[in-house]
Amino acid sequence: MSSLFPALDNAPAKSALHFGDQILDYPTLRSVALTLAGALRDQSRVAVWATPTPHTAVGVVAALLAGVPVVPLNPKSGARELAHVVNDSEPSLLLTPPGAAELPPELAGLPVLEVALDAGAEEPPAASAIDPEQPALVVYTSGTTGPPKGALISRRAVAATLDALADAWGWTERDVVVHGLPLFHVHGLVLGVLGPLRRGGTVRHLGRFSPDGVRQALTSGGTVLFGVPTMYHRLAEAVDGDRALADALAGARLLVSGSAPLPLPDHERLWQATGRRVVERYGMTETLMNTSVRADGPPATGTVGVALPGVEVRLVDDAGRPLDVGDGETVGEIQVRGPNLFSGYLNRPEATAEAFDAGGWFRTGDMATRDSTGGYRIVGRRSTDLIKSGGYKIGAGEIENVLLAHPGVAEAAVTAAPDPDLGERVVAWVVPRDPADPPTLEELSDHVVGQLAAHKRPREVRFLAALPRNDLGKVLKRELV
Ligand code: MCA
Ligand code: AMP
Repeated sequence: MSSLFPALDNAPAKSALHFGDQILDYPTLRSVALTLAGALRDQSRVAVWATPTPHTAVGVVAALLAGVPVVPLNPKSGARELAHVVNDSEPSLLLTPPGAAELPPELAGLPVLEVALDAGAEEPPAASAIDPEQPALVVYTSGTTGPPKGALISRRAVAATLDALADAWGWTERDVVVHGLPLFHVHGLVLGVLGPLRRGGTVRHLGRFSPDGVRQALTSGGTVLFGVPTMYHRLAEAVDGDRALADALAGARLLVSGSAPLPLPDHERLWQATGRRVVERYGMTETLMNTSVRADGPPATGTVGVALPGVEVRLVDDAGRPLDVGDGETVGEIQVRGPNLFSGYLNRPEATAEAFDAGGWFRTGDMATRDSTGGYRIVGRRSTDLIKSGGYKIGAGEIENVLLAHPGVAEAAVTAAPDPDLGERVVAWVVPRDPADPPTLEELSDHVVGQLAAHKRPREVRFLAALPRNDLGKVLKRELV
């Protein structure tokens, strides 16, 4: 069968997917995914309406068994970004759960196939060997300017990253991975769904993240928890005075955080309440996973750990010269190289060339130090135009373009402000067209939510008479923040 999911070959009689009260065991998953794969074989690329349901997992697995690349779509995308993703990726088919709520007009004209979860009578054979360099996924990720770019993630990269994590975390078929992550990004989809299935273990998806859901899942068989720092922050808030939640977290084999920095106070609060240290790992859509604190290594706080097996990680100075340091103090930009890297951006040869022009090393834009044990500590980001809010990467330029289209806005700049829950929140700096009647935060927020996903909306607006600019007219964001 496909080398991505060896466990589907022998299909053990155990649960593979567990979403609420919907459970699919391996034999059923094998049957439904192979049946669907048979129907997908002639497609060039399929979009998946990535609701947090088993249909998304089955649709993605089926497409991968058929050797067809998948474009996961955020079902809460705004009109503008959805139109962009669909026009850019040109899927030949859309997979949805049965009876998906009315689909937005941007998807009109795209043939739709509903994913069924009933095992078929007959299984068509899986496709024969598929080139590991073939794209498995096209995942859209925000850059500093312009619309999101589609990162082409190969089957090789998916396999490499999941196997490296298995080594770092002692991740096996006995693990039941609990999470409530969205399924249209790398964290929830690649690590949180394809990961457990590649190991022959179980995915336990909460549908929607909540501390209650985490407690229940970890006290009924869950062994590993995945989350973004906002989720661990909410757990840290909830665990005070909630013995049952503390016991559930204490009983997990591994608590893993990623997608954004885990603030030390949240780390410490969880440690105090449960005696457990959350393990941090560091990755990116374009690179999948680069480093992690190892489960068999010393417990660590405030570090994203060491390079994963097979991944080369280095720090470079402003001129791109490698910094051969291990002092835990010198800051450089992280560059990475290895089988985990993406293959390029769809339809963006220039952006692709730029990404790899350091001799095959990918420039992450993340600034870090390295200590004498090879452990990395991320201290910031090169660009003020990238915001990480709730673990979502948000490009300032994308929001600025939408704000500028509002009739009440003459000029706009978007920056990040620290936020105890979201890590960073989106702040809009606006020069109103009519200073006597500026648009309200609610108006601007609704305007953005019409075009972009709700997590990109400004949470705060600040009015100015003019934006600070340099001689070339570029906005001086560092002066704003
Ligand atoms: C809010 N909402 C609105 C409006 N405002 N709807 C319409 N109009 C509005 N004006 C809705 C939202 O759609 C949402 O709906 C609800 O209100 C709450 O929105 P929000 O406050 O933004 O979110 P939250 O519920 O507080 O979510 C926090 C969260 C979420 C659960 C932590 O941010 C999250 O799931 N983050 C995960 C991000 C992630 O997976 N990143 C990985 C990227 P509703 O309630 O219906 O949803 S991959 C990556 O980074 C790399 C590879 C890595 O290293 O992992
Ligand atoms: P994305 O493009 O959405 O995949 O986000 C990737 C970015 O998330 C990285 O470039 C980092 O800035 C950030 N990130 C991911 N994991 C961590 C982590 N454990 N600590 C700090 N930042 C992280």
